[in-house]
Amino acid sequence: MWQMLLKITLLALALEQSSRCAAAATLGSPTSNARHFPNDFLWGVGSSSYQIEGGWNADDKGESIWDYMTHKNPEKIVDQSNGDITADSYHQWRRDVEMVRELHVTTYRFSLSWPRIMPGGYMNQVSTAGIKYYSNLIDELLKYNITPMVTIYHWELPQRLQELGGWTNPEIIPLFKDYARLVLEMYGDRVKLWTTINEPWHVCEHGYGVDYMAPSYNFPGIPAYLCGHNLLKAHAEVVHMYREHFQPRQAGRIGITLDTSWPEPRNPDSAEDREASDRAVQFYVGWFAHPIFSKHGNYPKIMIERIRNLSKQQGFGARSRLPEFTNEEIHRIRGTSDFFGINSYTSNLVTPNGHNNTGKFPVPSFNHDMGVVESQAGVDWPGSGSFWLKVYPKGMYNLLMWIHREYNGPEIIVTENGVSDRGGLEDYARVDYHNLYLSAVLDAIEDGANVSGYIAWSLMDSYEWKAGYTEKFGLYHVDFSAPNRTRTPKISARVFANICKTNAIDWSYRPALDEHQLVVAARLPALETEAAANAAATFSWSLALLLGVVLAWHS
Ligand code: GBH
Repeated sequence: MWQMLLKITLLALALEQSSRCAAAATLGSPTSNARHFPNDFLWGVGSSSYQIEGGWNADDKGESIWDYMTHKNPEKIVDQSNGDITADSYHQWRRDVEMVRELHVTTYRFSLSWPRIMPGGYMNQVSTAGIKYYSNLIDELLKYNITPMVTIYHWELPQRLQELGGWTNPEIIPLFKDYARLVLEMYGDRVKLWTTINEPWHVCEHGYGVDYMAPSYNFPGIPAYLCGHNLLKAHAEVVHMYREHFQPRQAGRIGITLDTSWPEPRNPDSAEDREASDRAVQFYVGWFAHPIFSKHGNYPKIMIERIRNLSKQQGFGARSRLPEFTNEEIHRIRGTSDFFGINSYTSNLVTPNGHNNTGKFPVPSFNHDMGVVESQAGVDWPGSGSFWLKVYPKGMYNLLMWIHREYNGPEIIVTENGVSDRGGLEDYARVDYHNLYLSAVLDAIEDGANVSGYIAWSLMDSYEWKAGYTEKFGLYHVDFSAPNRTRTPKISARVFANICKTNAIDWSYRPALDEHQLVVAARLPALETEAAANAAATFSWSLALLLGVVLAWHS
């Protein structure tokens, strides 16, 4: 039954696609029936150090906040696991580069582990082995003409610095700058694409506001804003240093990557729900984007006002819980990104919070300050292997167009987009996800958004933070029980490679497992394949529903 539905759905999608192209052709676009991405479009695949490297205490590596938290409080992780070994990329990096090549991408986005390079977080101790590890990886990539895109910080704070208060202590600014200086000195001759920090919102609100990501402070409404304040300054200092001392010689580019789940008004006809959506996007994206990308800099006005007023009402006196920038700081932070990096996976429906002060809305808290209730209840969007991730491609379109309008058409790179399942190699749901989201990216490009690249998340199955090894985002499967963590391409790896090679989506390309994949698939634990089959079934059911939405939206 579901197979039939899937076929009908795909056929309808293909028809819908060709009708769009027919329209494009009459407007004078190329006559081929696929919509193409721009010629110099950046295609990439991503990973992060803690999620794939392992080697947690190899050579003289220091302890990160994730090492510390997963060792001390394993109960905080769904399967009590940690990243001690994970995909063992500390040893398997040559194979990683081989996979990157197989995918036909031009770019590999990976991150550096601060405590691998500076075990204690300070420049008094630098690890030769750590420096060499990334140097080898970079050389190997360049050998095959693959551009390394390096994230300087993807959540691995040296534990020692956490003991100083981490991102809530302004001391982090010169420390992050010292660390960044070292990596720019070491790798800047070869790395031409940098991002300073991955997903500041997560770092601050999920690290300090609630008990979620390391260091899981669970201290709502105050430290997250201090974190954001210091993080923005630290980012800006690094970018100024790069521009003054490195960029003139090295001619690379540097930026930041923000994240959000697009907030769709629960009732599009309700002015209040539309306001809740505006507010949510300002609190999630604007918090970090407004200081960097807006014309006048500083935090979004709505954040400044709401948090100031609520702080006053709550008895905090005249000082807002959201720190204030001086004019000089506003000026120094504004403009410090050569492109707008965005990670996005899903969307939520939003409505105002009203006066609810319970549950996720303690007083004070980020959620209460924002005053928005988000939920995916009642949506007919296809699910995934993660409770929070439902498939709604239009959210990606809306997000790209919002950034385009709000910040005057910046160059946007989608630095992460992808979907999870529970395992297996026949990940047709992932194929559908990338096709649908890329189609939304194309729609945004056609409507004027300056999107210059798309980086699929993720190269391979890895340590999925709080979800441990239970959620898989990889284009490559990793056998976590094999000593060398054998990697095998999934169906999605074949399809994504084809997209990168042809610069277009081919809706009809859905290869079957080849001989090698069949052998590997036969050996997978039954749990993995069953979970995958169930997910695929649910997905195609929901995809049929989604189709209605897609068609309605295009008509
Ligand atoms: C990205 O962040 C990360 O950069 C990457 O490392 C990670 O593997 C990838 O996403 C997939 O998760 O917000 O309470 O609903 C996105 C972080 C973390 C966002 C989990 C959604 C779910 C909990 N994601 N979070 S909640």
